[in-house]
Formats: sequence, C-alpha cells, structure tokens
Amino acid sequence: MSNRRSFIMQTIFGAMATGLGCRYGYATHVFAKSSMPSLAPEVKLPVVVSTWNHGLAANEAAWKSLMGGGSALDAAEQGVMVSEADPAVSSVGLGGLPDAAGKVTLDACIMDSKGNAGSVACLENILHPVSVARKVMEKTPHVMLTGKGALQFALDQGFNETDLLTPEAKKAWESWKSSGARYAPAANWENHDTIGLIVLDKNADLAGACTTSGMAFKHPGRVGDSPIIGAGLFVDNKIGAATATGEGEVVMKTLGSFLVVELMRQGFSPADACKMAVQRIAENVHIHSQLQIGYIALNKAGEYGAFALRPGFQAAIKTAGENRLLDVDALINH
Ligand code: SD4
Repeated sequence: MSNRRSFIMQTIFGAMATGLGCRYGYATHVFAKSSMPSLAPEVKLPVVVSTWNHGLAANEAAWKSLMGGGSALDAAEQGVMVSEADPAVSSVGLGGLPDAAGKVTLDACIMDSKGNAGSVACLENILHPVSVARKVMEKTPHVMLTGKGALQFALDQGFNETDLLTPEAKKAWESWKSSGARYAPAANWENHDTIGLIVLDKNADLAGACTTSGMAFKHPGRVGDSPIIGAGLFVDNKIGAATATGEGEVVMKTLGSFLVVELMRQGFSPADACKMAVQRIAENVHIHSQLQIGYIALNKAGEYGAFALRPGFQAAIKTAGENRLLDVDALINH
C-alpha cells in the first residue's frame, strides 16, 4: 500500500508530541503562548484537507476559490458545495439517503477565522445547507437554526426549495422498508461519506465546513455531530481546525473536533491529536462492532493529519503540487 501512511509531518509539533504511550500525558507538552505555531518553513500555503474520496473534487473547487482570491471561508463553502450537489454522494445533500420516514434532512455548519460560526440542522429541501449555515452566521445573532425555522430562514434569504430525494435514494429507502425496516442506523465503514473540509489560506487564516444528510434511515428529527460546533467541526485561528466523519453520537459525546484542536493547542501534531480523540472514544464510550469514526486536522503551521477508529477512512489533501487521497491509519484493524 504505497500511499498508506499516518502522514504525521515530523516538524516542530511532531517532535514535541511524543506522549501517546502514557495515556493522555499531555500536561508536559503544553506550549507556552510564545511558542504558538508559526508557519513550518517547508509548508507552502494554501492547504486544503477534506474527508473521503469525494473530497478530491471538493478540494479542487476550494482551490479554485482560493486562486480566484477567495478567503478560507469562501473556499470551505465552495468546496463542500460540490459534494452537496453530487447525487452520487449518498450521505450529503442531493442524493443523500433519507430518514426512516423517507425524508432527506440535512445538517451543516461553517466556521471562519474570527471564531464566527453558523449551522443548520434537520433542514429539508435546500440544495446547499452549508450556504444557509453561512447566512445564519453572517445575518443573524444566532449560531444554529433547525427544522422548519431553518427552512423559513433559507427561503427568506432567497434559497429555492428543491426535491433532494433521488430515485436511487428512494429505491434504497423502499428496499430498507421492505426488508423489515429494522431501526438500526449505523455509520459503518461502508456507508458513510460526510464531507468535512478545512482550509489554511495564503494568509494563514483557517476556516472549515461540514455537511451531511446524516445516518441513512435515521429516526426522524435525529441530528448528528456535523452541525454541532465543536463536535463535527471546530476552527481556532490561532491553533488549527478539525472535522469529523462517522457515527456522530460518539463524536458529540466527546466533543471530538474541539478536543482535536485543544490537543493541538497543547502541542500535539494534527495526526496525534486525531489519534488521541479516537482513543478517547474507544476508552470513554461504548463502541459497537460497526462503529467507524474518522478525524482530519490541520494546524496553523500547515501541517495536517488524520486518524480513524477502523480501516477504510480516506483523507484528500490539496496543496500547490497535488491533490491526493491518503488511506488513514486506524486504532482497530478489524
Ligand atoms: C452523522 N457524522 O450524522 C454524520 C454521519 C457521517 O459519514 O459522518 N457520515 O452522524
């Protein structure tokens, strides 16, 4: 497996973040404020990192936005919009698998370099929930709108309603129903592909976005981690950004993306921070046999990393030279 690697970039952080052997022994690795990350000399900006293989196309759109003068925030939004509009991506936007009642309900959030955040949950019939989340951030004093209120807000902002249930997704739902409709949603290693995308732009400003239709055939009204700031996504412009994919309940219980960023603040590399956040789940939360979780992270110095609970997770990395997909190391190899 030529491209299989944990892609820990051993620079200032890697050297300081060696405490994984002793469980969460990070107290000794806390950075003094004066040693907050500065740009690693070999890193060329911008850098875009996203989840799964459809992250490659999302990265290209984010890059195009950056090259056209867009900010990290613009790039994050533009990037994930590609997955939202792609009917072949069955956990995001158009073509997303519906809930147990046959309705496609969407969760999304966005966060900028100034600590601003916007989010929508359980939003129906809007092609680009991430853009509604951005409007929540920019046009309201709130962070999160849900359900009918979120839809009304979107319509008031000029978004159009559109049917997001594709014939393929409808067929999958009908077949799930006819198979006994056992209520057992799971984001396992075969059926999930939420897009989370984090960007460090040429000014070394960070932003991120995360968007999903959530678990297939979920309980109506169920909201996952993806629109929860700190769970599905977190950005701290002094430190770094992180986003999650997989079964959101365990990410919410451990506030995973916030945890990854806080671990980077304490000096751990992005890859080690992701690994420790996965370990936190394995140690603190019941993990069932199908559970999958993946984190990606990017720090202020342009270093990136990822880690998963189980094999199968991939991260897409875009830099000036390339746009490539990497297999991510996992805690459990079965
Ligand atoms: C959720 N985290 O709703 C999302 C699902 C996911 O890839 O990531 N799928 O729990």
